[in-house]
Amino acid sequence: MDSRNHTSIIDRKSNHCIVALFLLLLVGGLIGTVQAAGWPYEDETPAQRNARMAWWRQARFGMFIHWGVYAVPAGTHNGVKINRIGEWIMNRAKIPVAEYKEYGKQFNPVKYDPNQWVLMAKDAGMKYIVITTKHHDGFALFDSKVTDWDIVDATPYGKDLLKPLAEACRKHGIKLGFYYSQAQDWCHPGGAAIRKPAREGWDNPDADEIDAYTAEHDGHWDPAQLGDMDEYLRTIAAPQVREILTNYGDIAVLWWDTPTGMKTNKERADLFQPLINLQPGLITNNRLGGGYKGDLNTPEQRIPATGSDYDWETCMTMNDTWGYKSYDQNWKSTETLLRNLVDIASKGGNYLLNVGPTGEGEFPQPSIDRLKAIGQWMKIYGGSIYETTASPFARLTWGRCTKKTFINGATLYLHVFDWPADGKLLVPGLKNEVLHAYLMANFEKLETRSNESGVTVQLPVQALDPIDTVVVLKVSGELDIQQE
Ligand code: JFZ
Repeated sequence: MDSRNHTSIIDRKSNHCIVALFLLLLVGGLIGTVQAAGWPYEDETPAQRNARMAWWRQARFGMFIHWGVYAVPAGTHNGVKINRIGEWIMNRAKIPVAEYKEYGKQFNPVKYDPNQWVLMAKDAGMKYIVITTKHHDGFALFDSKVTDWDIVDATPYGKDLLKPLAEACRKHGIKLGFYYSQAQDWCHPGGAAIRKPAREGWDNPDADEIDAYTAEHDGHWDPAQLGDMDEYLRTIAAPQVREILTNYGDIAVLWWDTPTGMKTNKERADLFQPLINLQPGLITNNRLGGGYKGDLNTPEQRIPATGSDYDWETCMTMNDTWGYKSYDQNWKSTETLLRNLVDIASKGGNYLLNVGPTGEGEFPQPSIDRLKAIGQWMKIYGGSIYETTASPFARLTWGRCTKKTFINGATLYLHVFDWPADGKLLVPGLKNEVLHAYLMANFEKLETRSNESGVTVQLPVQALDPIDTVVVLKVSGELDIQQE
């Protein structure tokens, strides 16, 4: 065999090896991108989880924004008010898809000013914003390539609402999160629908007929909603989650909601899990379905009696609705909202406080007023909320406590809601030596006395803040509290 032939055989063999190697790499790469199903953070170590959750735990306070086409009817359909939450108007009034889309033609938020929105959140002391990118009505606040039922194609406004918000968040150092209703979608065929009795939500003349239909059709009230759910998840929901996690820069939170038809269906949930890798460190909640717990529990409109070992975030409205209702004037007081924040922080949780903007793109004035008032308190006392951890006391009759612990001591923030008439504030069971005690707002030094009941702090006659005056105790050594 001449050397030429010999060489060509070697060439051929080495070519085959190169091709085989290339194919091996290609397949390996594909497997890598496809990423085995399951939650990407299932096996992270406690240290990895703590590092990923750190900013969120330190933040303690965020803004929820529920905004969409439902802000146009604003709780009234055909002149009749709906019961309950405004963003559910399509379901509550059993509005047919075509009729509901007429509201889309009136959605023209010309007063939308995302920079102002972000500044109002920041000035209130909020560190992150979670906005509805698509709620149960299936309307996308962003320019989606997989549907025309979105802000660009279905409204006179015609511009992506998320892009300028993402830019404003980046500009002002606020983390951005997206809410996405992954299963319920009352406008795209195959989207799920939680069944609500027709008469419960609206004075529906055809209630009995509608109830019979929704019973037969898994909660749906319009034939236009019927379709294959798996097809819907594959062609609308999963592609849209990819869009919102790809097109808007850094996204810190993905807030799933109502896993209807997928609570125990791991296969359906696994359609979404690989998408989480599109945003490094992405934090998600416990509402995807498929038995996945996500990163945090999400008590809604309530504050748990005690904290828990797993991260949690109470989401809450300022009045009684998430989406704007023109006539819901049942606003919680600033005192209630602030004390909720303190109560939640004292239990080691986060507070996601909601604003429901109008159809024109404005925050309701009562929301603006409350955000401003909260911000005034946070400017002075924010250090008693941010980066704190849960109270070491089982219960305090006069208020709450948050804390920061260090190697050789701790800082206790005593949130005094009820100012003692005699000026004597008992910190029950505290055994540590108090190095310093002072009013957080003006650093006025305070006298303390230790006794068998704990530590008594001598307060001035007047509280500095009628809602919550914070007293700071710097104590030495590891916290030593004798529980009652
Ligand atoms: C869901 C949404 O339906 C609602 O519109 C809003 O977005 C809220 C933050 O989340 O509300 C729920 C979700 C779950 C329950 C009740 C309301 N639940 O499990 O009883």
